[in-house]
Amino acid sequence: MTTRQHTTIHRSDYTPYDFLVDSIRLRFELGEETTLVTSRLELRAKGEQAVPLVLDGHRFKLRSIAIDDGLLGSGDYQVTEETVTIPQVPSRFTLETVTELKPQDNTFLEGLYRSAGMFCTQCEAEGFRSITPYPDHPDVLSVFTTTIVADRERYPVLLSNGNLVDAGQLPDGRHFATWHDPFPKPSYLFALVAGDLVRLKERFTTCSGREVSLELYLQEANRHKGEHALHSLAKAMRWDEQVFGREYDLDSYMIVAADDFNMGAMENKGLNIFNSRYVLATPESATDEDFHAIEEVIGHEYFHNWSGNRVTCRDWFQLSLKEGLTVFRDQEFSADMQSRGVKRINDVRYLRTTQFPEDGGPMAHPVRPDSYIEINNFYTHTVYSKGAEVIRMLRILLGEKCFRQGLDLYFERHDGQAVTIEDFVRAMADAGQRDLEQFTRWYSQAGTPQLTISSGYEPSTGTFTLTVRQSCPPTPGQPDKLPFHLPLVMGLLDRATGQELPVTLEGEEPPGPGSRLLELNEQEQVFRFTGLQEEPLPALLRGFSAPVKLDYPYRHDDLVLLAGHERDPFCRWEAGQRLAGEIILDLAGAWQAGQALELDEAFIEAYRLTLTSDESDRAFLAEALTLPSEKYLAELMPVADPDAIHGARQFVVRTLASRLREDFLLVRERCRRAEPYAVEDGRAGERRLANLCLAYLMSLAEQPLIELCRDQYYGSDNMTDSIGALTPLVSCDCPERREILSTFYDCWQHDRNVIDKWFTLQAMSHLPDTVEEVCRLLEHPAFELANPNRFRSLVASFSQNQVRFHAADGSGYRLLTDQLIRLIPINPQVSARLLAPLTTWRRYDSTRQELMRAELQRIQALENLPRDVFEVVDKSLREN
Ligand code: B3K
Ligand code: ZN
Repeated sequence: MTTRQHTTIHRSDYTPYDFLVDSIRLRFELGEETTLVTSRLELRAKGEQAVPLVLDGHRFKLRSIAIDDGLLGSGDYQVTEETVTIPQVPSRFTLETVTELKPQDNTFLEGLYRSAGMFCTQCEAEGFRSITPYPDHPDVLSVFTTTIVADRERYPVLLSNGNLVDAGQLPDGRHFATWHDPFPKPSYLFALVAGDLVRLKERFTTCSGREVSLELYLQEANRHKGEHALHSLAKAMRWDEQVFGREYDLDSYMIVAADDFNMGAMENKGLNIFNSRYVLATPESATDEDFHAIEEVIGHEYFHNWSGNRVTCRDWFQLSLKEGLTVFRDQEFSADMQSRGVKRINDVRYLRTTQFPEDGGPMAHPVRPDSYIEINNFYTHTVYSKGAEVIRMLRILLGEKCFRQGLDLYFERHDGQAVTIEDFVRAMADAGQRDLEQFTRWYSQAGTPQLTISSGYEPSTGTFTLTVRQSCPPTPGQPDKLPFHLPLVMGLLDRATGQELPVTLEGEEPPGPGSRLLELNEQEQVFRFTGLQEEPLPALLRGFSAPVKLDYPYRHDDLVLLAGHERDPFCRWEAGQRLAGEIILDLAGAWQAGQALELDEAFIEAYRLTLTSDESDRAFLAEALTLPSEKYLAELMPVADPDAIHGARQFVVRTLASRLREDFLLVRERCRRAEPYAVEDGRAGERRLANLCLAYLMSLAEQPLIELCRDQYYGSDNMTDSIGALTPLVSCDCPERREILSTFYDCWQHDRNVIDKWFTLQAMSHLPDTVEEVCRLLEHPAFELANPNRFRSLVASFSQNQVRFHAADGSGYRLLTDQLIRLIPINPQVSARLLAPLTTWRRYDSTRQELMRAELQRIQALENLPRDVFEVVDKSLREN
């Protein structure tokens, strides 16, 4: 049983801080054994009445505390596990504290820690309080000046936020640098880096003609891997000027790559710190997908400079204010850099396989949560991805122009402030002159709404009717939901030709063919469309205009028509996915009943037509030919059966491969090019399609195909094609598997990010002995428990391997739990995140439910459970 009580923080309890922090001067003396931090705060009470000064603080040794240079005695202040309180303070004063830290022992990777010989920080959400006592809330803004003192040889580069204002040599081989950030900021945006790093540099001229120095700091060995990241930064900066009118504000923008990092990256003002996997890339070591991900994350952190830094959050409940908006902005950036349709498909797929399960599980919470125990647990798909969908809906409802005016108004009104989601919505409502009251339910009600749509056609009047009902399932603490205000974008197609028809609502003038926005705001609404000679086929939820589940009784031939003719890429893709999904789920039923499986001939033919079509967007074609994932299919089953899903899906893959073997070979051949690989050569779609064909073919496990795969591996000049060959090979029980895995390891052992791929590939194998294989890999000398990337590459990846993680004997669950039990004392934040797959136990059969719960209980029974882990385990075992 847990021995500690953990406090729940409620949104309704928000109170502004009693003091203003006019400035903070920090001095870090970095040492191998001990690091000293001196902080001088200029404080001013906001009110007339004397109140105690309460500072957040933990995990450091408090050496001294002084007010206006007078040292306080131990009776003058109180220290608890979480705070430092001085009961009596003047109305205006200087507070100086000295703390002692041991960054070299900080495995939580929060606050000040060491990674690969370098000192670095991670302060969001509440890491700053482990550096020095401080009002560590996002609405306390102050001007930071930071001096760093360190050994010159070991740490030649000393960085912090803002501009370098002083630097020089000190006795004993030390040196110092002083940085000043003119923009008042909350402590979560503070950053410090000290290390032996090389710098890559580019110049950028902003739209108003200011010169900015873009700087990337890396280890010497990685010098050649930073070009794409730096280039992506310049692209993101230009794009934000052109699309959102946002200009950068400091003279330099620095990015540092760290090997040990809890998440993707961090938007510290002027000094981003990145997980090295989102910075380092060469064509030989990174895939097309990696290059895209780098561009996206670089963009995301840059866009935060306005949506997050210039305008920040009043409290952490408002997190989606910066994260949802910034994800929306990075999605739009990537859409403009790549293929818009394919980007939308990928974002929807991600939402459905990550956020929908969250919304349907024990941790379900609204985009703006009402309470939390540990804020780090709320950096969720709901806050990020669903938050971005909410912004997207606003854009649809207001229209491009008003939406942009609303954003401009928001940035103008609130520049330099810490605000709330209401402030954001108010700016949008004011700019669009719209009542968005009902819309704000998207921020307060959890759960994925369902649209149930039925239709009817009256030939005598040429009227087509859509009846739309909306509902939303109960979620923890929210049994009943009110209707949402949401945009349903739709069109009507001619059933004979697939042509777009005019969408004329009863009583309106015909607007001409095209999309139509229907605004939903009631539990049930009826829309009547007139002037239709024949019954049309509705194309619903174009562009995935709202984050909902759609239930409309499409027939198979409707879906075939939509998949072939619909002009909206999302709807076209969705029709094919739905068709394939229904077929696989039917087969899964047959599999469960022990019946022989047989694949529908019409489906094979439709698939062949798509495969051999002349669709010029090869990336889109690859999406259309990719079957729904096992994870998504599990979402569609009332009781998820991972074995049946895997069996049925693999049967479809193999049948398609054997029946369309020649077509797969031909399409693959057509997509392969003799020219050497180049980043952004416009051929990523072709590579994706070629590798998809290879993956289908490899399901047949025939020797000539294995040879083909082997040849691709040895002949490839880029990581995309190497991984394209290795991925299907690791699920194939053949001697080539071992051979190539070991060649790959030997070739890449010096590159951490590539070795992470090597672990992941094996953790994702379909082979029946994968659990044992992962156990062996845990003993591999390259496995590192305390490095989040490495732990995720093996253990978290394995927990995404649906069929092996959910092994009916519970061995997969046990493996994850055993490793989490080792990780919890080292890194509670990452541990809590990686628990997610166990929390979905209610979705499975009673045997698996029991096994999964038993593992959660095993964790629950640990002594001194950190609050991150406590919260997830406790909520997921609760009876509601
Ligand atoms: N804002 C950071 C995430 C911080 C997570 C803290 N547990 C990165 C981002 O979303 O841009
Ligand atoms: Zn972010």
